[in-house]
Amino acid sequence: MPKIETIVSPALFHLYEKGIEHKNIVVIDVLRATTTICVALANGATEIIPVGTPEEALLFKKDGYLVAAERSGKTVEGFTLGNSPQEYSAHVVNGKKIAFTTTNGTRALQLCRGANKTIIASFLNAAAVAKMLAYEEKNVILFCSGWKDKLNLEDTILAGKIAQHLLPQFELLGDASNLAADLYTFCKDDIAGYLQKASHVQRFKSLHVESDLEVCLQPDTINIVSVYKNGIIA
Ligand code: 3SL
Repeated sequence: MPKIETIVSPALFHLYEKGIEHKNIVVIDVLRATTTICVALANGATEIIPVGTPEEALLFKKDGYLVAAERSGKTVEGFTLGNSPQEYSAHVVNGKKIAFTTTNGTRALQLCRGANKTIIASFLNAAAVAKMLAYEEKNVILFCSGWKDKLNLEDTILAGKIAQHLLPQFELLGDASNLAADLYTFCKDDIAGYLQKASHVQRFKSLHVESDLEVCLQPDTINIVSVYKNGIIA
């Protein structure tokens, strides 16, 4: 039976790294990087390149890429695109390639280069992601981007939702997978309400981007599963 492991922080990634070439890794950054990536691709962006720094992103401008950069929740000075999914409408991104850097999400993605397959997950496409994982029947790592190496509630809840989708065909491995699955069960009837205590939701309030929370929690509105391969998400 294939197994599900869960990494609740990028700081723990090294503990799970052995053998990742045989596993599918699901990268999760609900607020907001992987949600924004899903929205941009669903709205017609042709590819997204996650990069480490705003300076690296700017290098892509001369090749016609849109460039986007977020740090600590804010659009980096000099960039018109940040990390709100609401910025990535079809009008803005259809037919475009994007170079993208964020505080946690793009960093987590870059750690996964050696995986069998690296899959981008959000609440918007969670059912489609689970369907692909179930079809492939490979061991899975649910990788939460967290916040600056700390666990966050929203990524752990989505990991739990995907895990619950995969049961009983898959087996939960380790306390982190059980924690995520149980947390999702505990709050699934009112995830937005439960997340009012989340540190990043508090941060959203101080940054006046609360409307992104509702966008990022929409369940299964996108049927596309994007994969990060050879440095490109498409
Ligand atoms: O850390 C990230 O990658 C971002 O998603 C954080 S924020 O939601 O843009 O603040």
